[in-house]
Amino acid sequence: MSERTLTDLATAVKEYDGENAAQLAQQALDEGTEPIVVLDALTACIREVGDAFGAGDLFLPELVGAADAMETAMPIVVAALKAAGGSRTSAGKVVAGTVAGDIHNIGKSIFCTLLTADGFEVIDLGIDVGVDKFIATIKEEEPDVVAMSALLTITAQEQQNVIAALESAGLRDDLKVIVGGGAISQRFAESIGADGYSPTAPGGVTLVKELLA
Ligand code: B12
Repeated sequence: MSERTLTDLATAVKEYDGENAAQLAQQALDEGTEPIVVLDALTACIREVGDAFGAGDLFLPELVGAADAMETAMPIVVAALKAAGGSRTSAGKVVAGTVAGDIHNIGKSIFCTLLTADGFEVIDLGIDVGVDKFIATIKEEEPDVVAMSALLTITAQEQQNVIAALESAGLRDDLKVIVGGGAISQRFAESIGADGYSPTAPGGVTLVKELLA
């Protein structure tokens, strides 16, 4: 495995060069780097960019450019993670999405990718998912777990709205609800009646396994 390729990958993301980032992600995999290590390199990079943005050293278009470059490389890493997971029988079904008003995709996608790699059937509803969409999909798919992500303080409350709608629809007792994302804490998760919270995507996978054990 080549550290140099991972460094070049991070540089490509920071230079908003999605095409190069995708090529370098593939190159890292071809060199034998574990898919999870490539994913970690991408995650560390977007966090670094986010910190620079938070400190006022970068502007929003630069953040958007880096996030776009990361998302261009992600499908290659996702495919490798899925391939590493093989074709096991489903460990359970999970419906996941980022809540209404929130377009942050990266953390939720990583969580879904790791679940898929671990043998779960995952229905990823994407971003800006309204209460009605969650409820309709849960009725149709009958998942074991619904997982919600929120990165904005103002959208965190949407998770409670989904839980309330599940209760009104008589669906709450039949499934586990877990929450995550930068705007969420253990205390908040407990206050809205979620069954579990994890600050990280790998921790979320462990949580799902524990809840379904
Ligand atoms: C990238 C980014 C964006 C990108 C998103 C691109 C995309 N395709 O996702 C863009 C540029 C579009 C964006 C827009 C905005 N953003 Co923004 N963004 C970020 C940034 C820098 C990184 C987020 C990220 O992807 N992190 C990397 C991933 C891997 O981390 P993560 O999402 O937290 O996920 C991890 C865990 O939380 C967990 N997890 C996540 N979801 C789930 C779900 C479950 C079930 C589980 C178990 C775990 C889990 O697993 C992941 C890995 O272990 C953060 C700052 C930061 N440091 O987090 C700001 C941040 C979240 N954004 C912020 C803001 C304010 C905005 C904007 C309003 C614009 C602005 N003024 O900056 C808009 C909002 C648009 C909207 N309506 O949603 C604020 C939120 C503040 C707040 N508390 O409300 C932050 C914190 C920046 C800041 N310091 O101000 N953003």
